[in-house]
Amino acid sequence: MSLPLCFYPLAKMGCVSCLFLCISAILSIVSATQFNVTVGKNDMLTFDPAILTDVQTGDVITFTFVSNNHSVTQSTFRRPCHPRIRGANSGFMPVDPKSAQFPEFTIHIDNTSGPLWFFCAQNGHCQAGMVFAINPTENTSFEDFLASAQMSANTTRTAATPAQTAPSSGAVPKLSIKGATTLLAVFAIITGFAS
Ligand SMILES: [Cu+2]
Repeated sequence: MSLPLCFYPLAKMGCVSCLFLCISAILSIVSATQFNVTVGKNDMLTFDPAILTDVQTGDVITFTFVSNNHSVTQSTFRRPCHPRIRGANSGFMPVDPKSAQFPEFTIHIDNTSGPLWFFCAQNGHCQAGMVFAINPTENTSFEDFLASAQMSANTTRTAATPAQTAPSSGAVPKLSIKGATTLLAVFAIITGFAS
């Protein structure tokens, strides 16, 4: 924690209004809330809690991954199961069942001008309802976000896969693409020799 800038002139001049400003500035830093979210509790495909409200700029959210191999990946309200470009992304967090230690991922909230949306990028988990929201509103509600995620099960599942960087969900399509590329390359060499 760094002290607010007001602290330094205060230390020299000691004015009363400076003092109050400084105290309130320090309090605003100290009062940053720490939220904890458990990912995969009881082997379920859930974020617990799935919704955080009244999250303020400066707050911190720590995700603890307790089972399976999940991620917390930022998306958008319109496309719940697609990673947002330059969004927050934990990547996949595999949990060793033999270990007592759980992997954690922390997000520092620096913008609460609108709701923030997240999902688990593991294949099918988003469509199974593994989504998470910060400060949802009446117009962009968690219920609508969840319904939209569940509806994307049959339509965007394959489209979502190439955009995901983690290996487990993209492994099959990526392999098949690689296989096709290799075949094409071999074919090109063979025709090169033949002509
Ligand atoms: Cu998951």
